[in-house]
Amino acid sequence: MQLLSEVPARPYEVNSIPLEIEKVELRTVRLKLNEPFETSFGSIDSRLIFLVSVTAEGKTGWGEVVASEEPHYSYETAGTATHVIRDFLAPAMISDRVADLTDLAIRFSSFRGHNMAKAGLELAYMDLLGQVTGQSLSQLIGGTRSNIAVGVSLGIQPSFEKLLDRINRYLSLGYRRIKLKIKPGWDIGIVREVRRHHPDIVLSVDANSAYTISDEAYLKQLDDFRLLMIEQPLNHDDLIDHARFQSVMRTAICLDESITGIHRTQQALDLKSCRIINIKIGRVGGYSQALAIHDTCHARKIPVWCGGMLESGIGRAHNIALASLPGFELPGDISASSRYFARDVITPEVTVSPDGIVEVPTGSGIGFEVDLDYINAMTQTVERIEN
Ligand code: OSB
Ligand code: MG
Repeated sequence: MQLLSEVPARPYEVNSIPLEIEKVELRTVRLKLNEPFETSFGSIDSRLIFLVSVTAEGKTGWGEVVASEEPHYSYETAGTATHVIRDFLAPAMISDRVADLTDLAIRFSSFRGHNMAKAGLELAYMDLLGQVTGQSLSQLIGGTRSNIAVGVSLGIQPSFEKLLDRINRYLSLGYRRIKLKIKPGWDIGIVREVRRHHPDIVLSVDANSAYTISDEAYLKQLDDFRLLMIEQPLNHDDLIDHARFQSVMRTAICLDESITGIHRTQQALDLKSCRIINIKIGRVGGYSQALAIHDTCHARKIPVWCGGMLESGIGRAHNIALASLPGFELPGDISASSRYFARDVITPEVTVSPDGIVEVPTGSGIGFEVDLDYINAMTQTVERIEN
């Protein structure tokens, strides 16, 4: 087994320069979704985008807090993240020069939980560091891919016909993997029919914790459909029941909600709770944890892939950088901007090639232009925390 210490030092570890953060700015921007997104939690038709920017040396770095308005996917909300950033995290960040990402992560680690709030600031810091040092995010974190393969996550639809229509549309746009959201009543029958129409596509399902281990015999039927994986079928913070379920399933279980950091990752792998891990930078608390999870999984030959949270282009740009790491062997939930919004907050917007590929940008920081005019026009609230 490869030891963590054998992972080569990352450029940000070698080349960081201390940054005195002068200002942290929090904004909310509401973007209408092109189509409603329904999961086992319910349906939304717009996304409250929570942007964070940090300023030093005349440059501004951008991040995104992926928390939703309501605490369904996780206990965090835009409201809790505002409180925790304003009252705890931003003061810790601006109290003293930030030496490097590890310094920042150590300061944040004295506050328990609130990973999405922490991640928002880590993202903004890393964009800023990239701009100051003239490196792209992918370069800073040791990315090895110049382009990444992507899939699409399809919400629960009003009818099977509508779902089939969406699947056909995204296949024709080039997406390399179709993920179906499932819940009780929209599961085995739907998956069976999709497989009948599309015997050969790469297909997975995501239950967002809609089942319990008492559904084991019922869910076992999913083994018939040659799925790439079953994402987070059971309780949102469980590892034990998933280990039992994985032991009776041929299909790989992938954990999303249950993996909140490196410690949980090690436990999940030791318990054999899953064979695949979905990494979302927000859910795990930022780059520091996401990179550690990636390294551990890569060393233990566990494939990882980049999850999505219906981010704006700013969060999406960070996801693209993360997915350029070598262990990201499966297509990410990183769709084109146009799949979510009529207009994105970055230029150029994210596009997917006809063969399901997104290019990793090479410009410094996030590598996209932040469209401040559009952001200002759409901003609902702004708050500044200054040194
Ligand atoms: O479970 O992966 C999830 C969106 C919001 C909350 C949770 C999830 C999702 C998605 C969408 O599946 C992925 C995307 O396209 O951003
Ligand atoms: Mg998921």
